[in-house]
Amino acid sequence: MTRIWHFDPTPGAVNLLPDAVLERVRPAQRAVVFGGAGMSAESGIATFRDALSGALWSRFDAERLATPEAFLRDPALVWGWYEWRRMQALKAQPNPAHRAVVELAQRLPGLCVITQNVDDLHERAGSREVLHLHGSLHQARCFDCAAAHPLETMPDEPDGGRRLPPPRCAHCGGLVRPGVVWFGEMLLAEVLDVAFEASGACDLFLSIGTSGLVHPAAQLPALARRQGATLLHVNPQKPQGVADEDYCLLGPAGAILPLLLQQAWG
Ligand code: BJW
Ligand code: ZN
Repeated sequence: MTRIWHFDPTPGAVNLLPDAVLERVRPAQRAVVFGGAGMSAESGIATFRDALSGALWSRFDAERLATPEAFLRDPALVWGWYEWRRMQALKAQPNPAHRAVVELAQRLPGLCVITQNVDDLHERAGSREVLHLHGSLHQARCFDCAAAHPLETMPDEPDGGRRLPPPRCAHCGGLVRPGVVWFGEMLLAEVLDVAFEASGACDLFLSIGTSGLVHPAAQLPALARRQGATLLHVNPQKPQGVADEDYCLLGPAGAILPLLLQQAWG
């Protein structure tokens, strides 16, 4: 049976992590942190599958905007959504979960940080060499010729966002698109290969704040488990793909990761 532990948010509550978890974390030689939108949730960035209530896009399903077909059908709608999200990301600050990952890398040298997120909050917290499986909000390129297109920092967007026609490529005049990986697109092979290699070779795999729904990213935890790694999930809700031998720490990453550091090494 999956080993499940609940974080108690009551002020003054004593939250002691299971010894079995601490005993598996301390000696790890090759650890992987694999994060999703929940990692940035406490920085105020909506998770991918949250409803964007009140915003222009609240009536759209995010999964239906994150496709090349949606962009070609209505470029201003999709570009406006991404510019609004880029603004949210620029205004956000790293939270205790991002900072804990930096500290974890000091305790566990060789830690490999893999994220599905398109913000840069890990880097701004101080993590280096983060593998961005799904690209970045902060890099745009031409839809047609793939030339990089520099993005300006823009003034604040109105709260609800707006439609915005994408810029044109300086080289070929094509539409500029966000530098993210949409559904139906291939992930960058050089990023994916390193992520698979690290996951297949790790002894500890921390899966943090991801619903585990999107492939091929969702295959990484199973690969690590098959190769004998201990799996630790940190999430307020039990995510997809949890196996009997895994550990689930249920609660916010910004509270649980600092506890893990404190109790494993404090
Ligand atoms: C907290 C918290 C707190 C809240 N603390 N936690 C095999 C099987 C089935 C389907 C496929 C398959 N292989 C490929 C597919 C198709 C598709 C896919 O996976 N579809 C599924 C939806 C079924 N995959 C693809 O198309 C991929 N390409 C590909 O495989 O190419 C080859 C190919 C091509 C054509 C045909 C077949 C194969 C590309 C996937 C790219 C995904 N890109 C996106 C958008 C990026 C840009 C953007 O952001 O707009 O990436 S989709 C979206 O989901 C985004 C995210 O990175 C990704 C993962 O989401 P995540 O991070 O898990 O977020 P949420 O919101 O789902 O969950 C948040 C979690 O946080 C929750 O669990 C909360 O509880 C938790 N949480 N607060 C900790 N405080
Ligand atoms: Zn071009």
